Amino acid sequence: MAAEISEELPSIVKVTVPSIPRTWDNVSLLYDNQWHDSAEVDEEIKNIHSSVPDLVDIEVIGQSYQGKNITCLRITNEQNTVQKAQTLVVAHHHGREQVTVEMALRFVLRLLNGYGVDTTLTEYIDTQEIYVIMTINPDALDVVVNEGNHWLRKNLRPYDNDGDGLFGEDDVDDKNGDGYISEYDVYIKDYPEEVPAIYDIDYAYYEGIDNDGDGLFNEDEVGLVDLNRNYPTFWEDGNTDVLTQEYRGTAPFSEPETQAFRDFALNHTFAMAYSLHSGINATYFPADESDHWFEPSLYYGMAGDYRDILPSGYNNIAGYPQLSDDRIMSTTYGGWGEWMYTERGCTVPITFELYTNASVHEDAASPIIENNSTHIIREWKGIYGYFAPVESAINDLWEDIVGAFDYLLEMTPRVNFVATGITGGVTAGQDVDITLSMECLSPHLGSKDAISVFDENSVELDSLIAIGADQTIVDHPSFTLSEDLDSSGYVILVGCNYTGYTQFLVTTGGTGPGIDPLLLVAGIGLTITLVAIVVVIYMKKRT
Ligand SMILES: [Ca+2]
Ligand SMILES: [Ca+2]
Ligand SMILES: [Ca+2]
Ligand SMILES: [Ca+2]
Ligand SMILES: [Zn+2]
Repeated sequence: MAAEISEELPSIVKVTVPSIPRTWDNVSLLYDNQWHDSAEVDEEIKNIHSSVPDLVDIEVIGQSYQGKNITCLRITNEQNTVQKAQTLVVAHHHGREQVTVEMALRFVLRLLNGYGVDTTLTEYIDTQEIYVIMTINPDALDVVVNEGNHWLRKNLRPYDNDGDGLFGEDDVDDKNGDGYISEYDVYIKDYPEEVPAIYDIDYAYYEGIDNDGDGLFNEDEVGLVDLNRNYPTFWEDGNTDVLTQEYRGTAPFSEPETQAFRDFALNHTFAMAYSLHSGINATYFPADESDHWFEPSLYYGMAGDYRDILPSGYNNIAGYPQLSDDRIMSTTYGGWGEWMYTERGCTVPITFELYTNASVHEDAASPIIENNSTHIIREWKGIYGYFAPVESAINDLWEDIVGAFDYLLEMTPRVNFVATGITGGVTAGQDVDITLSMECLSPHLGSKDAISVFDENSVELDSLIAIGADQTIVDHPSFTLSEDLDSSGYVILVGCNYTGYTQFLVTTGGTGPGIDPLLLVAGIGLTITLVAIVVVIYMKKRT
């Protein structure tokens, strides 16, 4: 019996994957209101993963110098295995900025606890792959959290500062046992003023004892490479002095921690990303060697958004040359953001400096402990508060800045693709034209790359123009119907690496694009289809 003509026409339907039913209780931290060391971070990650396995995947992306795992969490609706728009939070390049680890942890909890409860957060997790690296410098985290050294910024590659054959044998020490390692700021008395201003420091040394009895104290501190100066972009202009806080290392990516990040980043495409720091309140956008923002108008618009989102006091126009009063030099030689922009195509890699307390470095906090004929010495105990709040204020800080994390997800360029028609050919080998509506859901970031249509073997069938931020356009990709065209259908993919991909089924036996996709999916076996998609995307990303 001949089928109805209308049932033999090809049709196209979007394969939709529903949100995952919420089956888990709110996840809380095992260690709340206290700093996590690297082992405790690992415990939290395990607990998070086992509590919500449907949304959380974990991947060890490498090891630190001392062999500790550097772990990345991926938060996404795992039932939709097609590559989605990707976004990133990487915390803690710098040891003493341990508050960034805490913010990354709370970001993950917010996502898991908001899923299925908060419509917006649920949409973000259904349409994005959100990657979070809690610490990229776990060795330094342990020194800072467990040894009371609130100064350590760099990684833990050993270095024999004084050439005696021993490594790190005389670090800074809390000599008087008050819980802080003081900095002694020395001012040489060649100023006309009686007491020099606090930032006119000539040099500094730290509290300590002569651990190895060689007559010198603190002559061989631990810590060597500033991981946020070890990336290749403008690395050649970086700091070559091993004893400074910003030593760039012997070569770009010389350090296992930055190598781990490099290898991870090479497998992903991020339109926007955060690297979390503390020590100032600012959202730094990347800049070229002349300190000019790479994307001035875009960044300027975003800086305005951050002014609205973040508490007052954040200098959100850091780096914008045209506003000289507020400008802070933002080009970082060998920095993460510049590499992400120039080498990885990340349009907006923001170095998010999320906490400082400058008041701890005012005069009152740094009393003069010596004032002789040639020198003044101030003792500054406040470094701990400068980079990190007291533990009891960690959650308050999170509440203050959570809007900036929601903003990251809001900006990530997802596109709602809808196919509303298919015309032209009716059998394999004939050409068809589909009517494709594309709605970019990000207010500031478009697809950047052209939107493409791929078949199951990642052969590009057609390429469209890129879609702009906040834009809805209709286009008409065309392609040749496959030999696989039948009532069970075959898959095509639409999207790009920035927006992620949406899969559509091309079938016969339908009555057009009005088919309920859930009915169709149920009829053909979603699992098999999705497995095929995973292979396609995986192969595509490896090229
Ligand atoms: Ca030594
Ligand atoms: Ca002390
Ligand atoms: Ca010594
Ligand atoms: Ca010492
Ligand atoms: Zn930092």
